[in-house]
Amino acid sequence: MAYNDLGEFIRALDQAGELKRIPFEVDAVLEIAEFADRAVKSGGPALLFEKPKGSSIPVFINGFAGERKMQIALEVSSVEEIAARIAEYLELRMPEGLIGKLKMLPKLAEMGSFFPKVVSKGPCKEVVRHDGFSLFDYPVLQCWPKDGGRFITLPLVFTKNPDTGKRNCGMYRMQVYDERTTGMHWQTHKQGAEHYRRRKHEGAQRMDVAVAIGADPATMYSAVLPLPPDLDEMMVAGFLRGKPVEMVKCETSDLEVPACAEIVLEGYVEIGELRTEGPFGDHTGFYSLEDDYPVLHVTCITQRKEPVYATTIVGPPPMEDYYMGKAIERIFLPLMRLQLPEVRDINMPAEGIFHNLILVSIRKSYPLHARKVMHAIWGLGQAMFSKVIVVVDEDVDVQNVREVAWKALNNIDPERDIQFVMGPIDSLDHSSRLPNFGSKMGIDATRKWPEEGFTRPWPDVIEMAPEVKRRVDELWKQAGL
Ligand SMILES: Cc1cc2nc3c(=O)[nH]c(=O)nc-3n(C[C@H](O)[C@H](O)[C@H](O)COP(=O)(O)O)c2cc1C
Ligand SMILES: [Mn+2]
Repeated sequence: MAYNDLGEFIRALDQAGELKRIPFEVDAVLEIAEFADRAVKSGGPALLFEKPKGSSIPVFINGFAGERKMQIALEVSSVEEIAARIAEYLELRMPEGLIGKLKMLPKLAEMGSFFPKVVSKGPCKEVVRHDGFSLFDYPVLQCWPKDGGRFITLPLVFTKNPDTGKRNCGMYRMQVYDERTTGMHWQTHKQGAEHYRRRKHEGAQRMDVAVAIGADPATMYSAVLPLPPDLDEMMVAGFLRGKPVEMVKCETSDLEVPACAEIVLEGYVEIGELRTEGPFGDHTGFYSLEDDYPVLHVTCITQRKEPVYATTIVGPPPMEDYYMGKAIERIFLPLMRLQLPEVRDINMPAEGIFHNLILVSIRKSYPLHARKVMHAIWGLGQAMFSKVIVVVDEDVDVQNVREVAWKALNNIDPERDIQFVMGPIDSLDHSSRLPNFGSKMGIDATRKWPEEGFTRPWPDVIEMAPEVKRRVDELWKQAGL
C-alpha cells in the first residue's frame, strides 16, 4: 500500500527498526549533520530529531540512507523489482487478436493510474500564511563549518515550462538568506534553469516557483530522477508508488504541489536577479565555491499544523545521496539498454560521486564498439556529465571494482585505448578549466581484436581446471583446512 505521506514512511521505518528518535535538544547548526554523517557511514538508522534547537518542528534525516531504507521507501524487496516493472512496460507490444488486446486492458488501466490527480484540499493547507512568517522558524541545517549559511537540502522545486505548460520537479538546494528569501541552485543543465531561460527569452519579469518539503517517499525521490525534459516527475512518482500523486493548487500561482506535503513555500524568481550562493559542503566531498544563482522570494507558506522538516546532508561519500543514486543506476538500466542493448551492466562507485566514474560492461560486437558506447553515454541526459567512462567486456563484473581495476589495467595500452573529448561538465566539478566546460576520458578496456589492428595473440585469464577444484574441495576438508 502506497504511503500517503511522510509520517507513514517514518512509521514504516520505525517498525522495520530503521529509525531512531532523538528526544533531546540538538543544534541544526552542524550537530544534526554530524549525527547524520556518522549514522550513514556506520549503516545506522534514519534519524528523527524531536527537539532541534530553536524550533518546534522535528527534523527527519537519512530516510533514504541505505539499501534497506531505499527498499522501504519504494516498497520493494529489491529496487531491481522496479527495473523489472519498467522492462515489462518497455516490452509491451500491441498483441494480435481480440483476446490478446483484452488481456492488455489491465496493464493499460494500471498505466492510467500513474497520472497525478488534482484535488481541492490537502494537509499541506492546514495552515496558510501570507505574512508574518520567517524561514528561520524552520530548523534548516547548516551542514558544514565553512558553509555560507543554512541550506534547505531536500526541496521539491516545481516550475512550469512556459512553452509547453509541462511541469518539472527537481531537487535544487536553497540557501536561506533571510526570513523570506533563498537562493535557487538549479544548475545550468537542469530543467529549472531551462524554464528560467525560456521565461527570460520571452521577456518576462518573474517566474513562479513552488517548493514542497517533505512528502511521501516516492514523490520526494522522483525529484532527483534524471528524467527527460517535460516528463512529469509526479507521473513517475505515481508509477513508483502504484497510486496517483494528489496535487493541490498553490494559493498565489497556478502551480500545483503534492497535497500531502509537510511544508510548501510559494514564491517567485525575479528574472535577472542573481545573488552569491555558497560556499556549500557538497556531495563531491569538497566545498562548492561561491557562485551567482537566482533568488527565490517567498510570498506565502502553507503547511501542516504539525509538520516534520525533511532534510539531508551531502559530503564525503558515501552519504544518503549515494544510496539514492545507486537506486537510480539500477532503475534506469533497462531504459539505458533500450538505446544501448549491448550494455550488460553499469556501476557508479560511491567514490566516483556518480559523474566522475562510470564502469560499463558490454557485449562487444564490432571494432571500436566500446567507443560508440562511451559517446552514447556522453549523449544520454545527465550521463553527459560522466568524467571517466571505463568500458569492459561482458565477462567482467562491474559491481566488483577490484576485478575491473585488475582486468582493465591489464588490457589497456593507454595511448591507444584512452580517448579524450570535450563536453559539458557538471557545475560542481572544481577541476575543469572553465565552469561547465572541460574534458572527459573514455577508457576502452575491452579485449582488442585483429580488426582493431591488434595482431598479437591475446592471453586467457587464468582459471583452475574444474575437476581439480572438485578434488581439492574434498582434500581440503580431509586436510582439516
Ligand atoms: C540531495 C540532493 C541535492 C541536490 N542538489 C542539487 C542542486 O542544488 N542543484 C542541482 O542542479 N541539482 C541538485 N541535485 C541533483 C538534481 O536533483 C538532479 O539532477 C535532478 O535529476 C534534476 O532534475 P531535472 O532534470 O528535472 O532538473 C541534487 C540531488 C540530490 C539527491
Ligand atoms: Mn525533470
